Amino acid sequence: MEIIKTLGEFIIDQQTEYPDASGELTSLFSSIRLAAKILHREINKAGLADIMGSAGEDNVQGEQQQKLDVYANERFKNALAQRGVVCGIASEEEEEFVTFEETKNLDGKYVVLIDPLDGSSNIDVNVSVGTIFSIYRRVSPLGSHVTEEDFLQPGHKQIAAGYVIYGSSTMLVYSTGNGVNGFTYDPTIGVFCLSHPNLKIPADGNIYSVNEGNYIHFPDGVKKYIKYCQEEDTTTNRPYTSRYIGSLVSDFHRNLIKGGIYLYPTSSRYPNGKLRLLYECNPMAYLIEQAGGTAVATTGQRILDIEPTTLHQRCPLFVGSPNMVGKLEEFITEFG
Ligand code: P6P
Repeated sequence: MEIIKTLGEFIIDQQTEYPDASGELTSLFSSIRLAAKILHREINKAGLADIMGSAGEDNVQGEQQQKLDVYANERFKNALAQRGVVCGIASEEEEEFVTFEETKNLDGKYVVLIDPLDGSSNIDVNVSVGTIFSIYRRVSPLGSHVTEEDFLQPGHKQIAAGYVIYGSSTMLVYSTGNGVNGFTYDPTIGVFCLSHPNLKIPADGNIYSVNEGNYIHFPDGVKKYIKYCQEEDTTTNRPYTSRYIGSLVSDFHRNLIKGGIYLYPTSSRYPNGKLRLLYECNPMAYLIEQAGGTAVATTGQRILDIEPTTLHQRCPLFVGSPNMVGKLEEFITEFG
């Protein structure tokens, strides 16, 4: 008989390992789980409901908001505000951080940074999308007003991070600092089941993920690495395979399981890189390090060590199998 361990059971088992765990993080995760289930439902009928297409407004990035972006942001915001353990959030869809003071969450111990629906431009073409979240303990005193400093913490201070991928199946993958575990949603019984325990990324891989349409604008070291990936050398399993979905969560998840490297370098359009440090790069960097991988913004610049200055700041991201990221760093060191 197959043993099914649900996300809820897993979290409780993890909590019993920490006697001082107060259950607040458990409560926080249950709100993320709830919002993920609701989003699973809406995304899987998006083609049918009238919530397809853009909402017409632009978000802080100047990107046209898909209606599901707006919906996802509201769902996660409401779910996170309900439990009293989160005092505020910062979201890709919100210009400023949002406090939950009106729901008496002043004593909430945590702040959450979130990209509620990353890759949402893929929804209209039925390509998988994701939610990315990052959790910190607040630095301001309990009971006081939330401050921007609560959100501008370096990634190594995260206490948990994860993503939900709404793909051929819906999965929740997260870490609280003791490895990475993946849970697949079974909509017939409405639970996330442990399907990928203790995920580890292969030290090497043969998949590279980058938008090569920007190639001419990449730094020379990145260009040289891409050519390295394309060279014929059977001793190092090259040429590698190019796989780019255009949805960070999807590209990251595939590379986590199969091995590989995802690159979003600087370019003329994005001189600081496109991805946002606080709610895209930091959570993915936390996860990949927990899975034995590496995440850098450039040679020797660990993503998790970057001191944030603004909520929506961008940074380059090179993340994946440690040997592949290391090889890229060699090219950046030599060629810039
Ligand atoms: P480009 C989606 O907009 C996103 O933030 C990531 O999910 C994805 O990896 C990247 O941008 C795609 O960007 O410039 O290649 O379309």
